[in-house]
Amino acid sequence: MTDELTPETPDEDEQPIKQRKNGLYPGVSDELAASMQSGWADTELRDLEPIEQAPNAARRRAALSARFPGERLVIPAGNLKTRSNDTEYDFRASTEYVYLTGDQTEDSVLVLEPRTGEDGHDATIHRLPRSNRENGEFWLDGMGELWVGRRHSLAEAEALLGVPCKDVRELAAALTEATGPVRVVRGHDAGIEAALRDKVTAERDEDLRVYLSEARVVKDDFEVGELQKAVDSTVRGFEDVVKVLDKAEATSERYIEGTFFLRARVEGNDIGYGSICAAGPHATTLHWVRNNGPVRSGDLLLLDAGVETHSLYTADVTRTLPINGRYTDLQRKIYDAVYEAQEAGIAAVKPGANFRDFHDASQRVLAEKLVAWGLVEGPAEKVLELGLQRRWTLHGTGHMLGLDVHDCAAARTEAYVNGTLEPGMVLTVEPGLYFQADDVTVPEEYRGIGVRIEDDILVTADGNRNLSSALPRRSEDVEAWMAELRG
Ligand SMILES: [Mn+2]
Repeated sequence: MTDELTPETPDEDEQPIKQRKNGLYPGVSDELAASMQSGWADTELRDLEPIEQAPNAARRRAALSARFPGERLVIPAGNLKTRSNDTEYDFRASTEYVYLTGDQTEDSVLVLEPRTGEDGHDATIHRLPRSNRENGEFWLDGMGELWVGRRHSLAEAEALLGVPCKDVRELAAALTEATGPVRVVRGHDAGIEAALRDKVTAERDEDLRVYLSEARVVKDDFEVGELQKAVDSTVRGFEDVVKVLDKAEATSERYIEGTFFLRARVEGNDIGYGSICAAGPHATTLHWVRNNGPVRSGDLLLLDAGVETHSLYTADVTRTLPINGRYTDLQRKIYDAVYEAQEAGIAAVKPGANFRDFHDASQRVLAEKLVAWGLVEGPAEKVLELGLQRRWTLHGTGHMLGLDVHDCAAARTEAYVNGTLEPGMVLTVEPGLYFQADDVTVPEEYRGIGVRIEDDILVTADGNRNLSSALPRRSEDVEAWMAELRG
């Protein structure tokens, strides 16, 4: 990357543009300043069509408005976070803002303003306008468009999003002045929260966050379509990985991580979460994202990865693959048990079922296997009652999926974990068995083996649909698929 135009007195140039005096910039001649102010074409985009999800976002805002009548609601997209010095982490807009606008622009804030004397709210998106070319902001400010790229004008953003837009730089002062009840989604924009500090309470703000989590539990058709796209790209990413396993063996798990990331960045926005590329005993570490270990023939590779689409919906898929293309007898025994548990779990996903049912169905199968293998004393009923299988099953069998990989995480227990499945919900079913390398309670040959199989399941009117069924799951199908891809 390049550095900013080097001024003769770099220290003074660090000052924000607004602190500079009347067009006199250190190290910049008046002639250059005058030159940079003019000679630019009008690039305003006209006749823009609204983005595809604009009507969905409008429906979501209407539902939010009905839930909090008479209150000002503030939903920030968030700001850039410094990585070091003058470089920032990749920006990812807040899920709440994306859900309610379809937009992903940093520093933006959606405000629902209660109408006076009538029901409902007026929505406004406060955002950075195009850079001013008269006052030097365009080229002398690090956030100027010359440095960070062209932004949409407020008029363009209005046309795309179907919401009136204003300059966000005036919002904090306006919120400080405003009266009446207000709630803000916390954790995304410290400046906006500071402006509201004396007007909000943690409890009331939490109600807003919980509502926005629960509103996302059932997906609309646009969201289901995006999740399918995310899964389809993820399937291609898994195929990419299988094709380069020999290169990973020659290097490390990083080759797998990089290969999947390439697919995610080319077809989508990003990966939806840090890819878990866990070879050998690393598969027993649930969130193994260091991905710096060796990839060895004869071991298993647990790959848990998902592409996030341009609209920010993510897949969450896991396969556990034999690195050399063939499971050993013991690996197959454990893999097939997890597959059987997953089948039982998927069969329990249907409208009207309790959310916990698929977890219970998978756990029962795994407990029975552990008893049958002599790893824990039966009967399975007692093992389940005491939760003894959890030494090796470790985690819940699934979660909601959407804009966040662990979607709807702020939902109340009664609306999620103790709730009932409905058509339009999308969740993962992902049982696993993990024998830690230092677990001396199991025979030595089990130690260091971890298996998880994870699919993304849509609840339909009459049962479910496996969005990730394009990736094989049965052990012999996995082997055949790998053989075909590796030629
Ligand atoms: Mn998952």
